[in-house]
Amino acid sequence: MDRTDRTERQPHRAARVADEPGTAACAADEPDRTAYTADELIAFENEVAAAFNAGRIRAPVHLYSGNEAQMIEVFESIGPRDWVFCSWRSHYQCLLKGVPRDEVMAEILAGRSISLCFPRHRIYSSAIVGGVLPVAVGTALAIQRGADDARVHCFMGEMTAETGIAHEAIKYSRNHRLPIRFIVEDNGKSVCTDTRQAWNQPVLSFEGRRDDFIHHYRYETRYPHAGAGVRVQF
Ligand SMILES: Cc1ncc(C[n+]2csc(CCOP(=O)(O)OP(=O)(O)O)c2C)c(N)n1
Ligand SMILES: [Mg+2]
Repeated sequence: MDRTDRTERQPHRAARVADEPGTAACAADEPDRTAYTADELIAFENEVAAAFNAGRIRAPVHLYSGNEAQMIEVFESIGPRDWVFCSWRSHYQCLLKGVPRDEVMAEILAGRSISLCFPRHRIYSSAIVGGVLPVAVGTALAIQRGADDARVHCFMGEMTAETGIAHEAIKYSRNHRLPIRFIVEDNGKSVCTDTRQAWNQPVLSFEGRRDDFIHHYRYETRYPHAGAGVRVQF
């Protein structure tokens, strides 16, 4: 088994052994598997939902819905050599970044949905709120110093975007002109809490922003924060 095989099966270990930005083995030269329609993305989440509700996944899953068009648009400007960082909710990003559908599904069924990492495809996730932000900024800084032309795309929910760590990461990136874009995915909720009510702020900090560093979009999901509607005891 070569190192690539091992790292693909052990995502947490893989995150530690990945090479420097710009030099890591990457799937850029493989056939393009990134073209998904909205219906295909929805069908993927439906399949995960059915498996979860049937008790076949013994760990949390966080599903997307209602943001397929926005996600496909965001990925139009993400290249195979770019780096993508995500939260606990990352199935669509993994598919659109080019990780084969079967591989993504296998990791989810194995209970790793909340922290999907595929180093060869340059996509990393963490279920810690704000956890990937400094890593994404550091990756962008390394790219800038190495004069690579890859970019970093860092996804986060709208509550994460209101935290101190997000404000610092965005301020640093902007001021240093780092090759990074933050995508704020606004479903209005932090688990069950209304984000705007929580901050007593009808217009969120990055709401409506579309510039080189921020891409904010709103969506309405039909899934609960976690799971797919059936209480499953692990
Ligand atoms: C450091 C930390 N604190 C709390 C949690 C629990 N938690 C998980 S998701 C979440 C809400 C995040 O909301 P948002 O950023 O809007 O993302 P969404 O799930 O809506 O996409 C919280 C508080 C966590 N995972 N990590
Ligand atoms: Mg949210």
